Amino acid sequence: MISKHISASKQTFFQIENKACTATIYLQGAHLTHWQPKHTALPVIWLSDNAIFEQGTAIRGGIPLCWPWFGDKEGDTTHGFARNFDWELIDATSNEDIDELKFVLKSSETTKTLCPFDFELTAVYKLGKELAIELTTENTGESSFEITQAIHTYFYVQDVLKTYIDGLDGRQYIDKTDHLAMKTHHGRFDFKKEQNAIFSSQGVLELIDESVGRKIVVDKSADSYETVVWNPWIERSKNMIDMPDDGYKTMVCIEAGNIGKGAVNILPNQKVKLAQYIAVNH
Ligand code: TA6
Repeated sequence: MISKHISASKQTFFQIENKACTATIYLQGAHLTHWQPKHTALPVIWLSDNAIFEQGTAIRGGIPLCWPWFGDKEGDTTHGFARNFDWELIDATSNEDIDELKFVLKSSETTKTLCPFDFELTAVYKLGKELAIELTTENTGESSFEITQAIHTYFYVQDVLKTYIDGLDGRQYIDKTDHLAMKTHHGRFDFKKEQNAIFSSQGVLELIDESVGRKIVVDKSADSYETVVWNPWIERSKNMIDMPDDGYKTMVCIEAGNIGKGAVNILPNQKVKLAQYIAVNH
């Protein structure tokens, strides 16, 4: 079942409940702020207790869709503008144990002040025992353009110090906490300090939360060449007004992306899909 709501700050959001899960998605950014399968006792997606719900302000936590650029761009907002705009819900189907919602953001005079190209961007959420997020860019113009992008998922963990990621052994990464140094990772990936790593990785990862014995399997589309792993740690959490000082203790971002080398060039009429798939073992 899908129900539509308007928040006190006049933002539109949808609540989803079926036999397998509950979820919430805001129209701004087609931004998922909650998804929890009924077979797991704890949240899967982390949302900041200090998240700001105001039109035009990106929501801290959930699943920001970073598009048409990832990261900083001089004079522009971080991670693109798609997460700051209201999208349109164009399709919704409900079944007993899965709901599917499709949102669209189309180029307009306003988006053209931020980037010049014609596009149609769709986000499809398949919400059930598992979660699929599919972000498709269509070039509706007459010349090709290039984008970088990410599905910037914030995962909830009970205790970050007892959390690690499997699946990154032997992978190269750019260490954004160390002057963009190129490094190779060995073994499991722990969280004992600030982490901001852009991995060259197309593979499936496992997020292990030892304190509750939970494993979250994070897969993605094959042509996502980068996976970002982020935890802001102590000082950066303190510096973010929309994050509690101890927010870093219960979150980890694993992001499916096309960033840097993996930037995508899209020809007229071409469609390019980036997807992330999430499953929780209990
Ligand atoms: O993906 C990691 C990152 O790019 C970090 O560098 C950090 O700034 C984060 O995203 C959050 O960005 P935001 O613009 O949402 O504050």
